[in-house]
Amino acid sequence: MCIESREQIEDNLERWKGDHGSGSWEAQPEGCQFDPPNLALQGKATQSSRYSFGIAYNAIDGNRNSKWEEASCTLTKKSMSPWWRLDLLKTHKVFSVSIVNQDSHPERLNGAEIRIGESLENDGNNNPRCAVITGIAGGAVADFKCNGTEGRYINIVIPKRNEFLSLCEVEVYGSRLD
Ligand SMILES: [Ca+2]
Repeated sequence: MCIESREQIEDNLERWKGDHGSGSWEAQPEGCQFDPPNLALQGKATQSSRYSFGIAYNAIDGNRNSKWEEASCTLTKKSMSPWWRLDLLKTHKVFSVSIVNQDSHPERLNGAEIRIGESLENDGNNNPRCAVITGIAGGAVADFKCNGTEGRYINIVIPKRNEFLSLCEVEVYGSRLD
């Protein structure tokens, strides 16, 4: 029998070792395919400011294209502590967050933080920190484990630096709390 219920996903997600994009899952019987749902696709995105066509939605458009000129990456103005925020609309347990960095100027993302929680204090940037992004190569994807942290809001913020913030895709894997 193929695994497909949310409860089974939650019980088994940590055993899932494959690439998020491939749909392979070692716990699945032969012949089954399972793509864990990317929760970000059902959310709403906003950010601290916008540069040119780098709208907040570009990080949740389902497209990992990392070339700025192809209009699937976000970009803020160069500003102090720039941030991007995803509203999942309801509280979820978040197991992992995958981020695709822009192919040019990838070092701008160094030191960014992923924060997850229920509060909009300081635009959500005061929520508990899941991970610090030390660096992601240009055009690469990196996965960050958040161990079931509960929250409605997922922020990515570059704290205390005058910087541009660009995200080409943000994918969120977890389960809804009913
Ligand atoms: Ca995108």
